[in-house]
Amino acid sequence: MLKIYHAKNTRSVRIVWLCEELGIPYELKTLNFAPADLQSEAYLAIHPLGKVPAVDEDGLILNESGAITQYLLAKHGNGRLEPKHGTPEHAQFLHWFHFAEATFMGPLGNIAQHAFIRPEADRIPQIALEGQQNAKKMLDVLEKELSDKPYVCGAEFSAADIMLGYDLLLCKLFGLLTPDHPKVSAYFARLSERPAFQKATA
Ligand SMILES: N[C@@H](CCC(=O)N[C@@H](CS)C(=O)NCC(=O)O)C(=O)O
Repeated sequence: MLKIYHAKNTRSVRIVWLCEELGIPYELKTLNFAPADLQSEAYLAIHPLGKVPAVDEDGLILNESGAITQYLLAKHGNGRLEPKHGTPEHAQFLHWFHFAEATFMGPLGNIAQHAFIRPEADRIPQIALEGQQNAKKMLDVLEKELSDKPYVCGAEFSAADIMLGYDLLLCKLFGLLTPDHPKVSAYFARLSERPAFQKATA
């Protein structure tokens, strides 16, 4: 059975959400988001940097939320939650899927570190401020993209929405989802109504 190493409100939300959407059975290994758990000898054997998520599928250990998502889609998706490979729709899917982690998470990570996670003495307010400014630029891009469609790849919900939905969960927690971005706010509301999202964020 697939084991998911998870901590509340972290990128492991993406993996639990995906498994719930696809009906993949899993065992949740919930960790505290603190060095005592993440940097323990036992967990460093699963993820050498002590980050979440990680999965262990019958001895196959995999890190990186995007890689795990693509692996699970390939193994268990049977074509669900992604457009057909090699099509222009799949190219768009890949763009938004990777935008979520490679581009959008940069400023969100800076906000997380410099407004919330680090001890106050180690925070640099300018980095948090620039993170907010850059995150708003990402939200502007998404606002335009979502002007005429319910999901980022069109009419159908896909795993790109799962990747992005986690970024938007952080935006919500950081107070960045405001009436300045009505389409994005409605999109996040649509995503957060899904039972699989609710299970992953419980
Ligand atoms: N690119 C990685 C990033 C993993 C990551 O940074 N996870 C955060 C939680 S969202 C973490 O575990 N941070 C703990 C730390 O850096 O000590 C992924 O997508 O899985």
